[in-house]
Amino acid sequence: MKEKIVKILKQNKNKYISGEIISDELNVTRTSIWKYISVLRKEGYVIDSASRKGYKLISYPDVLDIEVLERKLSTNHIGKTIYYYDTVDSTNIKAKNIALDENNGAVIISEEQTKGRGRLGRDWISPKYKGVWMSIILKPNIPPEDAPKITQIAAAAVSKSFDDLGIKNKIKWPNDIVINKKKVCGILTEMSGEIGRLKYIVIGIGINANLDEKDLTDDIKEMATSIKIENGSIVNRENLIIDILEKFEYLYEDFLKTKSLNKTLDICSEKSALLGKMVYLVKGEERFKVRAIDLDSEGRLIVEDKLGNKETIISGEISIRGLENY
Ligand code: BTX
Repeated sequence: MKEKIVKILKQNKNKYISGEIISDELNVTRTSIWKYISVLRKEGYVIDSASRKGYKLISYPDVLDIEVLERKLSTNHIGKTIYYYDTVDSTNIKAKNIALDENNGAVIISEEQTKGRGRLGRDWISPKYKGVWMSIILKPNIPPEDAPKITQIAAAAVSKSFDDLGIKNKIKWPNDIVINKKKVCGILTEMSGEIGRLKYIVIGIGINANLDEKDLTDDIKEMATSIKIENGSIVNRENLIIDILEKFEYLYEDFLKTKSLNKTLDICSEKSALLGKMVYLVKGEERFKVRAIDLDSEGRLIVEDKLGNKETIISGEISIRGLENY
């Protein structure tokens, strides 16, 4: 019903439409129209009301149009099933709850997460209508130790999609995209499996698309940003999601077919924020200054200390902190 009222209000944008006409059209009482209007106002719709004139839609939140998204998406598997929510605790939690019975490629998207999560149980702030908070369920026939490669595929897909929008960005290995040295996207890969056998992978992608400065909490203000803050204009989230899912599928299918990450690694190397730079390698309480020198064929980071000793870092095992603020 809410959606139907919104549709009528949008058809009559910038002019008043009486409660009576809406109630006749939808075959419900004027009181219930009034109740729905109150709910819509709480959700961020600005609706003016004037006696004897009715309601006028002034502005509305940027709600994702999933029908448009599904219609335009031209993938074979990824996003063929989409679950869309107004609010969830975390799309990764939702995805894991249904993953065993779900098809490969199912996608969970929410307008808001109340318990969005980063790695190691860290929080991920996910304000309503402003970001892309989504998870992809995958069931590849690969060994569990290959799961981190999917993080690299997702990072490459997001980075290339940002390029298409004209947004200069870098990949901060293993799981972040940064703009002007600030984090704009994080990727959280989780999996379920036994030794040698993977049941599923859930790849969570969080993008600060249209967040404003006020949406960034004090603890992340210095190191986080959004596309809108950097670009000065609102991003069309449907198009961004479509582009990412299509690029992800292309790179993912190539990886499964060729068993090689070459296409992904070309992007990850070219767009790397770390390669050639001095970074801190953090191991527990200790941190070491090293140079990030390369990505190996498995997508692992190779670093070198000042004595020339090389070390290969597996994602998730050790975290890297740049000398700058990312
Ligand atoms: P991470 O552990 O690398 O980063 C988490 C850290 O990033 C936090 O501790 C905080 O300092 C900072 N942070 C929190 N929120 C934001 C934000 N919105 N923008 C920038 N920095 C932030 C990164 O983990 C992986 C994040 C994945 C998020 C997606 S959203 C869809 C899916 N569902 C879910 O619960 N998580 C994933």
